[in-house]
Amino acid sequence: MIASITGFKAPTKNKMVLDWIRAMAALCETDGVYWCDGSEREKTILTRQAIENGEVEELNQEKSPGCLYARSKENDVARVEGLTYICTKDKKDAGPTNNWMDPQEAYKKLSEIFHGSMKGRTMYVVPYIMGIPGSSFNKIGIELTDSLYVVLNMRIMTRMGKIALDELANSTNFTKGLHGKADLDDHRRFICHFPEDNTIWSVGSNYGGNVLQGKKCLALRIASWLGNKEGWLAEHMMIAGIENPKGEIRYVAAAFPSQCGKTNLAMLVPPDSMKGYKVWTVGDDIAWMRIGEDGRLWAVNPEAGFFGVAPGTNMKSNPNAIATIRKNTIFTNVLKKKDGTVWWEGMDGEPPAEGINWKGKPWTPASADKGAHPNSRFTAPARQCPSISPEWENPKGVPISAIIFGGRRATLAPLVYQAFNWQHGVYLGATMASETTAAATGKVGVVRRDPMAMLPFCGYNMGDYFRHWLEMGKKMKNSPKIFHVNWFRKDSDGKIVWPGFGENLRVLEWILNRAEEKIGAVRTSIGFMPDPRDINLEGTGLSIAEFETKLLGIDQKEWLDEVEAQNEFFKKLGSSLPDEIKKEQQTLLERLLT
Ligand code: SAT
Ligand code: MN
Repeated sequence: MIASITGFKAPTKNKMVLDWIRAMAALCETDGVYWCDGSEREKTILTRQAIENGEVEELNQEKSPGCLYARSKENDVARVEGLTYICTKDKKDAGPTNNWMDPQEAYKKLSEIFHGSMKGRTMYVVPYIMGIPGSSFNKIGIELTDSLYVVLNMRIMTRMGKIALDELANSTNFTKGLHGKADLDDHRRFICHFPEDNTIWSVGSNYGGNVLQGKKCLALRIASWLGNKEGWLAEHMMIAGIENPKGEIRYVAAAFPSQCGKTNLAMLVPPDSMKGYKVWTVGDDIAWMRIGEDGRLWAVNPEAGFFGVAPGTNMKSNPNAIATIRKNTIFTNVLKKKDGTVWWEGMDGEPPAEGINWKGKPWTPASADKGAHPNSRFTAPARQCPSISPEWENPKGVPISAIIFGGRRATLAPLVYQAFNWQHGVYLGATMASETTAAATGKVGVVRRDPMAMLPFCGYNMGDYFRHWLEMGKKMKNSPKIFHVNWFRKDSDGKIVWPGFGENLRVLEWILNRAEEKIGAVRTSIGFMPDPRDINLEGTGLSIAEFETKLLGIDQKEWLDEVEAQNEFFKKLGSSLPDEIKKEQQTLLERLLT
C-alpha cells in the first residue's frame, strides 16, 4: 500500500542530503526510502500502516480522537545513559562526565549493527526543524529511521516534513541522524553523538529519549556543543510566563532533572488564593537562550510537542496536561482499558477493574505489577495546551527574568533561595543534585550530582560548560537572577512538607518580586532567603513557624557534608573545573563556619 504514495521520490536536489541518504540506505540494505512530507494525508496513511504493522494500536476514537497506543519492549523503557556516547576525536572534549568513544571506532561498531538491519523494512526520511520555522536560530535535522513509531512521534515533537526540507534548501548545514531498531537487543544498543560531524547514530532502541533525535540528541547534546562555539545556551529547562493581576507577564526558565516536575510547573494553574494570576506555557523541557540586543537573555522552546511522564498526571497535578492529551496523542507503556482508553497510576478516579498493562498482560488492581510503567509517556502537540503562550512561536523568544535550578532532595536544600549574583548562581547550578528517577535505567532514589539537570545531556566537557555559563554572564547587561528550589523536602516523618503543584506559584511570585528587586530578603550563608511574611501561605495549612523550620531551615552539619560531597564531583572534573566555581565553594564554606 505504502508504495502507492508519492513519498518514494526524492523531493530535494540537495546533493549532500541525497548522497548521504544513498549511503545510509545501502548500509542498512533497506527495501525502500520514503520521504516524509508532514502532511495530514501522510499522517493518515502512515498511522494506518503502523496499526497494520502492530507498531501502534488505535485507541477508542470517540473518547480519544486521533489517539494511539504503543508498548515498547520490556528492556527498552527509558534513556540508557550507560550506552550514550559523545564521540569526539579528543577524549578531553567529551569530558569526564560523558561516555566517550573514538569516532572511527564508533562508526565501525555501529555500522556492523546497522549493516543489513533494514532488510525488508522501509527507511523513513524525517526532515525536521528544531526552533521556530523561518528563524535564523533554527537547527535542521534529518532522521532516517525504520520505526513508524518514531516518525509519528517526531511529527508531534518537531516541525517536520516539507517545511524542513524547504528551509534547508541547498544548505549542507543539517544534523545527519540515523536510527534503526535493529533487533532491539540491549547488548547491541548505542546512542552515539558525533558533534564534530554534526551526526547522531542511534541503534537498538525504540524509546523516546534514545530515538526521537530532535529532542535530547540534537536540541541538547549537539546544540549545547554548538552553543558553546556560537555563544548561546541549550538547556534542559521549561519556560513559562507568569502573568500577575496587573496583567504584567514575566518569564522564568527552570532546570530540573527528568521527572521532577518541569511539565507541571510549565502548565501550572494558580491556587484559589492567587486570583488574577495566570501561567503561560512556552516549553516544558528544552530552552535555547541567546543574549538579545537589550542585554537580556531570550529563550525559545525548540520543540513542537510534549513528551511528558504519564503516571501522577491528573486534574490536581496538571489539569492543562489532561486537557492537552484528550486528542491526537500517542500513549506509550500505559495501561489500556477495556473501552480502548488509557489509565496510569495516579490518574483521577478509581483504577479500572481490569485492563492490559504496559507489558501486554491482563491486569487488575490486585496485580503485583504496575498498570503503567513509571516512565510511561504521552506525546502531545504543544498547540493543544490550553495555557500555551501566545509568544511560544515568537522567533525572538521571551525575555527571561529568573533562572531556577532545582532537584528532588528529601533534606538539605530549602524550598527556595536566591544566588548572590550570576557567578554564585552558576555555582548553585553546577552543584545541583537530585534523587534519580525512572526516566533513565538504573537505580531510583539515589542522590547524584546533576549540574543544571544537564549531566546526561551536555554534549561536551562539563568544566567547559561551566566556563561557558560564566562567560555568558559577563556578556549580559541585564542577566536573569538565579534561584534554587526544592519542592520535595521532607519532615522528620518522611512526609513532603510543601503542597507543590499549583501552590508552587507562591514561590514563583517571591522569585519574580526578588528578580525585579521589589522586596528585600534575608542574607544567609547559602544565599538570599525569603522573609516568610513575603510568601503567601494562605490556605496552605502551614504556619509561619512551620514554614521557617521545616522548609527554610539550614542545617549547618548537613551543609558541611554537602560541601565535602561536592568535592567528589569536582575531583572528577579535575583541571577543567573553573577556578570561579572552586572559589564560590570556598566562600560558602567560610560563611558556613562563621
Ligand atoms: O526520555 S526523554 O529524554 O525523552 C525525557 C526525559 O527523560 O527527560
Ligand atoms: Mn527532559
